[in-house]
Amino acid sequence: MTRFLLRFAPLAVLSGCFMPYAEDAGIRTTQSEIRKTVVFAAAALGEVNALTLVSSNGMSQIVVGGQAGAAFLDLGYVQERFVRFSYPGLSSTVPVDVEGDGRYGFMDRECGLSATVLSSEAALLWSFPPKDDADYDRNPNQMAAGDLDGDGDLEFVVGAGGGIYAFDKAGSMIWQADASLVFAVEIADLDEDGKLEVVHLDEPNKIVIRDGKGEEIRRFDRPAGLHGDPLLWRNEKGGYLAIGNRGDVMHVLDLSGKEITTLELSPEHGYFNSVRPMRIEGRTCYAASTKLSYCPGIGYLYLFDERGTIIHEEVFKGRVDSMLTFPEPGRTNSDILLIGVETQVIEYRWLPAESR
Ligand SMILES: [Ca+2]
Ligand SMILES: [Ca+2]
Repeated sequence: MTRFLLRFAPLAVLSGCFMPYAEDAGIRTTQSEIRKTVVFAAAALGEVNALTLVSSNGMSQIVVGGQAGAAFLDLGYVQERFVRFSYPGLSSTVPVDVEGDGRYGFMDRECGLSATVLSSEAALLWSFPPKDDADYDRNPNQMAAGDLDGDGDLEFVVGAGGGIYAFDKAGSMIWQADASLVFAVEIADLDEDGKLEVVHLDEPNKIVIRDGKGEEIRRFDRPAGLHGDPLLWRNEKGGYLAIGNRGDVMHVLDLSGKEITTLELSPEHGYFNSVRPMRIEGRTCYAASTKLSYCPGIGYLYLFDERGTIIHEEVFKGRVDSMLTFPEPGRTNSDILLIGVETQVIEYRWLPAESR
């Protein structure tokens, strides 16, 4: 097991929430190669809660999701479409091509009030539990979408208290399986045989892999309390890893449950909120956001390399609740990082030597 330790100099301003935000926010550490740019701001969206890259007709778009709507941008951040939601909106606005026609609707991945699917025009298609269902102890936590049976139509899987549930695209339940408490669920072809698997957490301390019909394939132990965003991480060497945090420690496991890496954060900097791999001139680096549970308004961003060396450290007035990394157009060895903070999208890119 490789163990990276992140060491931070103690910063008094980070240890409490009583300092004015204006003094707290700012870049703590950076490098001259990093260029930070606010690339999009849309107050009409509400706070940015998800950033997703989608593709239709061979064209990529960045979807900026907020509680009040979503903006579709081209890779130059020019807005091509804007969809406004009616109240109460979504807590985690993730685009999904419900009808398979290239028009993206939306699902509430983090299931703020319920597992909700909206059409491309933001009309409610279905939700779970349905509004007239008094069985709110099912309490959905997270949902994912994929074509589980390979017939060309999407299915949705919802993790909840008491079980995991699969639905067709119209919201009819296909199968359900008992589980104690499912905080995270993802759909992926783990063994690359062309059929999708369902991966979810289960208490106590298990990661469970199921086939598309809900039958359990295997389960393995995970470190206690492990959760976070994302659960699955596409390993560029092939296959998938499971990733998650327990307090201020991030764990990376292979899908047999073997621990590959841990990353440890100074406890005074809070706990991991989300993590994304990011290539910088061919090196694998990591972008991580953290939050302090007792400081709901403050967010932290770290960029660090595989040795745990901090490349960039920044404090924001608002939480960093959404991150996206994707290959920089025209470059093969570096990714762009986008983060959502309040109603802004901020880009970080590594400038090649010839353009500095
Ligand atoms: Ca299907
Ligand atoms: Ca498979």
